[in-house]
Amino acid sequence: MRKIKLIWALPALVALVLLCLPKPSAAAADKHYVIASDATYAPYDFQDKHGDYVGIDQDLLAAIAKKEGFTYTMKPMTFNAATQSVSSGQADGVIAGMTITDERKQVFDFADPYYQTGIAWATASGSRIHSLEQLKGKTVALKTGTSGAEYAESIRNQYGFNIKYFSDSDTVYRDVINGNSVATFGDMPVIQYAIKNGLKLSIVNQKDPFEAGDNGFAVKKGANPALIAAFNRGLAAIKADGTYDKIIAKYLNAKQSTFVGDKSNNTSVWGILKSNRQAFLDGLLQTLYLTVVGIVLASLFGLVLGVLGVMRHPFFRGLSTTIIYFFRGMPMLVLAFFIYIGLPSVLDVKIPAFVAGVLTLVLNEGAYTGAFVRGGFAAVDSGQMEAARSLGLSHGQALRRVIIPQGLKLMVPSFINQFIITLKDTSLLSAIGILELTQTGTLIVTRNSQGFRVWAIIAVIYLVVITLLTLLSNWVEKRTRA
Ligand code: ASN
Repeated sequence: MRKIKLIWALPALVALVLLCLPKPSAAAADKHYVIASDATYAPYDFQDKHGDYVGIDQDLLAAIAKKEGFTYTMKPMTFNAATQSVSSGQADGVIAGMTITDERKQVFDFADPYYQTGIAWATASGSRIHSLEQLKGKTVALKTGTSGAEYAESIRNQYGFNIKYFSDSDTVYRDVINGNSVATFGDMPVIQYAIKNGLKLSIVNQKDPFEAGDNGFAVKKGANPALIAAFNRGLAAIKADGTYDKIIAKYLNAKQSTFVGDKSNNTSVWGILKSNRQAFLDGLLQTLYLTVVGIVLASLFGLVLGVLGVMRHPFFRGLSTTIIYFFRGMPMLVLAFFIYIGLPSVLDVKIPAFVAGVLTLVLNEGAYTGAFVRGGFAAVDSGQMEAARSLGLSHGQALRRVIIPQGLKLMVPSFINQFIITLKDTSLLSAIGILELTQTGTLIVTRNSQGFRVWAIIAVIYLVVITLLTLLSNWVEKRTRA
């Protein structure tokens, strides 16, 4: 009887997660869309000091949505993840200073262009590099999946430079400023804006951008003609009533933006904490929420795997070994992308980032937990099983009443260790657009350029939470020993 319950536990867990998945395209029907964007791409997309997403793209979309009467949820992430979210059907549209290219037209439908752009190349201010020929043998920093990166890749052999990739623009610029790489290629208005806001970069081809092109809003090819039509109508309307010009002027004509690199702000640690209080708090809460849900479900999953691993029937032991082997062997980031971007495109379902994140934690941390749980049960002296059996208990009863209780006590330190690892691993989920503590740090650094202080604050917050978690776990451990 008990054995049967255990067999059902695994599918039940999977069913529970599947139940959490929303039905595909339910959102489109009621004119509520999920729109992906680049989290850090000023002046197109960035967070202001109140934590609101602003910028040319954000303001244009808000004005267009208002005119057209649709609503949307904005999902800021890396540019690469944003475009993949749309091509896999996870998001309905993307607005991210995205350049319209022929190659992209194979995968996306673009709305009418909303801004003209071109590719600039820039070095650190004061650099001696002034021509592409001088890049020979040097390293260039690029942002993954962008038109700037694509252009640099196309001339790489001709000029003989090496390439290094990052997932957000701010890290690219810092790499150049810090001298780890000598130049970067990216959108002209974005680099100009960064310079205007104090970044020590200089553009080499200021008057002569490569590959002039247009920015466009995009949806997955063939998937959402109604949204494209609405965007086009709305864009024409805001151009006609002057809203469009106001938005462009607001971000591009201002002498120095007060949004990014705001020098008037207090940049002491205290000042940063104070002016970003809400962002830190929201990020921390999201991290804690992910951690708690992740720990509870991963522990349950791990316990099931561990028990399956010591059952008598070789099928269950094999099942446990295979699942542990598979999910323990896969890098967590790959698993997160597979669940968030890979699965939806073949299954035709939308998996919200939070659900994808929790599933990643459950599978990955659960596999590790399963391994030590199985080991813990196996570590219980074999005489215990023999003694229990000789007292007339069945194998299952002996497992349940004798082996499992003793094994669980042995595992307490491993559980505590795994809890801490789970908390730290949540930071990887920033890659699929979950706005937890690490992603919060990235957004704040983009705004205030105070990398050292912001990352120090984030590190201390993690340490404090880990200390509290350890104290709590130790307390529980003492109680289980008593
Ligand atoms: N301009 C870039 C591109 O189209 C977009 C970005 O980096 N957000 O690839």
